[in-house]
Amino acid sequence: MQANAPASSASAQASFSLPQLPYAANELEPAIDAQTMQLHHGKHHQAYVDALNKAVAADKALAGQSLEQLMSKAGTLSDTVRNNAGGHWNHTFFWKTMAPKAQAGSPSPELNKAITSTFGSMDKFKASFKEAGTKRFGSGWVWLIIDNSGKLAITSTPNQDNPLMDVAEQKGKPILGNDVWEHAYYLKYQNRRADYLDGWWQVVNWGEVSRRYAEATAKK
Ligand code: MN3
Repeated sequence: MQANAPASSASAQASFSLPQLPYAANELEPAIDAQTMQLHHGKHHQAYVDALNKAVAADKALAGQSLEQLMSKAGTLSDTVRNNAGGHWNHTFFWKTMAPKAQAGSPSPELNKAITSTFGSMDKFKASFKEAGTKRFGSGWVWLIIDNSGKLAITSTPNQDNPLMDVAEQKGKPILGNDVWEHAYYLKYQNRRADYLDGWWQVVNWGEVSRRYAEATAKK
């Protein structure tokens, strides 16, 4: 990308941008309402991108670093860079984790088998994921990851941290994640985070989650 860009565009190369939503804002209804999607993507995610670009532009040591590079050394970053780099990575991942209900699909046989053998059943997995999401105090995320031993695990992170970060309590590669910040659900669900977590399964893009599972577990 930008391999032939002139040297004078170095600062432009370092900048991050808001990805397009892969569906219209109203296409996740009724699980997630259009206004929530518009604000969440166009205002909240945009604000993380803008703040990250501003912070990176002000610190030469961060120039040209990818989001993944920033995640891997989050513990060395300022709170501003850590929170906004995490916010940008998490939301970019989150939009692709969802799809309109009609296109949401189902888990691949391999992923279904791994979920069943790890958690007992798909329902038990969903119950544990919901529990982790409801227990996250304040703002944060709940994740399904491939941990460093290659096993599926549910974990949760505060604020805009994620399991790719060196500071994460439980590290791994996320294949599924849900945003439990109030901004993700308050307009429709108000204080009922548990109802949001239940409704959200209708729009999980199992095709994409299964693709990530296959990628994360592929023999190197
Ligand atoms: Mn959010």
